[in-house]
Amino acid sequence: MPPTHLDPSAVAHYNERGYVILHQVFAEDEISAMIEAAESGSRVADTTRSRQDGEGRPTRLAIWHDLGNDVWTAASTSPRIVNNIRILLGEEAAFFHGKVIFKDAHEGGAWEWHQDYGYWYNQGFAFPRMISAFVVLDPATEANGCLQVLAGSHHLGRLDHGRVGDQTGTEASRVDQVVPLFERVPCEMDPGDVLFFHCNLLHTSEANLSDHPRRSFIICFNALSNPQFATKQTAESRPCPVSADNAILTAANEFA
Ligand SMILES: O=C(O)CCC(=O)C(=O)O
Repeated sequence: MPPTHLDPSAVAHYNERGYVILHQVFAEDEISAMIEAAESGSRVADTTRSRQDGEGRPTRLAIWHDLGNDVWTAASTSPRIVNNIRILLGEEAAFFHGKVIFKDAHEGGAWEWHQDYGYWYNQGFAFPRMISAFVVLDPATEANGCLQVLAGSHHLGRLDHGRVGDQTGTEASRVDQVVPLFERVPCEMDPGDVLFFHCNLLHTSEANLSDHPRRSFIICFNALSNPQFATKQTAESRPCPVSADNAILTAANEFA
């Protein structure tokens, strides 16, 4: 089993490039539990909506801002997630939200270039001290529209964003100017791998025109000391709880 915690060289990689991938953080049975919860659990069923990209292709997205008692909560509070977020933030982390993204085979929509802080600035967060953990549920390949990042682009700071379809995208003329400045990295990953990325990292993904679905679970955190001026979608103001290391399988058995 590879290490499930980031070592100093991985942290240096994150600081320089704005992202870092940790392989095999979750085991096959834990990923199966998440897929089962994505396909038949009530949390996802109750919160899923469809969003269209700029060309009208749909992506199904389930999003929530609270922790509960289920597989998603166990994964969000896993020490393999929360401790790495704390390492990267250099301080205590607070849960912000979780989301399951379904990029269905043949039609799953694209995501425009954006920074997550392009959205979150407008939700009142004072500083870009926020990080996402992208948990891979299906093999993510260039063919099924894996996430692509511009390595080091978090150093640009927050860029202006506007509406594109149902999404928020970075201003197109600025994207054209900055894309050539950075290495563009397609994040091909296997189920159980986790990509940790900075909220100012520019990222995008293409439509999924392949025969294979691409599902993922993204958990977003705020630095506990980062103030949020009141809005509807608030991050928790307490340290994110940390569950036992076997909590995903326990939750799968108890709350399926
Ligand atoms: O999963 C994807 O293709 C893109 C998701 C994304 O960019 C986001 O949630 O900010």
